[in-house]
Amino acid sequence: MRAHQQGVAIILAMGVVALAALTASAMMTAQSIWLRQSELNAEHVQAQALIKVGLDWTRALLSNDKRASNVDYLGEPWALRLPPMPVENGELSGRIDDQQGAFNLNNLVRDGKVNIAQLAHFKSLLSILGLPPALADTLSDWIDADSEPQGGAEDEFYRTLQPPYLAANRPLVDVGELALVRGFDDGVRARLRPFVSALPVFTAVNVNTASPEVIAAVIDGLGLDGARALVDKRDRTYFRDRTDLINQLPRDITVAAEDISFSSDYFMVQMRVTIGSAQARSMALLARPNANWPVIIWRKML
Ligand SMILES: [Ca+2]
Ligand SMILES: [Ca+2]
Repeated sequence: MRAHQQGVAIILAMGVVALAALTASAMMTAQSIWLRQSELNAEHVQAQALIKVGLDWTRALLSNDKRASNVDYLGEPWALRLPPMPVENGELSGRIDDQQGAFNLNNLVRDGKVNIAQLAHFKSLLSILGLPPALADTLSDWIDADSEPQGGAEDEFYRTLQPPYLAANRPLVDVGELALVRGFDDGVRARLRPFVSALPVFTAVNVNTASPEVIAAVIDGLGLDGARALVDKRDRTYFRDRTDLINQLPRDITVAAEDISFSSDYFMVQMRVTIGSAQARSMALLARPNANWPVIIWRKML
């Protein structure tokens, strides 16, 4: 009898221990889900904070660069592509792209009116890229202040779309806006994207950072082959000023002063941060009109 009672007691005790263990493990599971959740949130917050740190770092780099000299070329620290930087529990990477190395689409219109010289430059860029030059007229109508079609499309056309909308009649804020403009389909935009920018003011093309396609578009008569030869020379020795450039151009080529520059004020910064399983990506357009802290014109998380 005593032995039986002992046996029951042992079984009961084992049961209690097993139950306690089960409860504890259930509690731990719940807690670890909660911990994991808050860890994920923490990782996300940390990733966002690092994006800001990275952006501030690029602003410091650009501000120091402006202080160092008034020329911008691809051999400078801001233009170097750094490998991803390890940070605690993840990595940070980023790149800065000179937006004046591209053709500024907003140059097409000045004070609300189409700028004929810039329209010709853009048409020439389009034909170099194998795209229809008439797209330049369509984009000019989209940006210019009036609602009279000048070879392109205005409200009359956009109103017939489903859903209908109106022409912007103001400068582009971002190149992505091209998706709304007649004829700028996915294929056209993909082809154009590396060669164009959308900046808030009229800008010259920086011949120290521009591609041969963009240089050929803004220097009349040079042609793509001439521009490629020029870029080869530039990549060995950058142009300090207009005299440096003119010395490298064929004698019969002239360049309008407002079309080209040797320095830049607008930069696109792309950042990517990974912390644990959280990721954050951002794009920001920076303006650097002087050696002060660059201004963020817009910034978006991707
Ligand atoms: Ca510089
Ligand atoms: Ca218009």
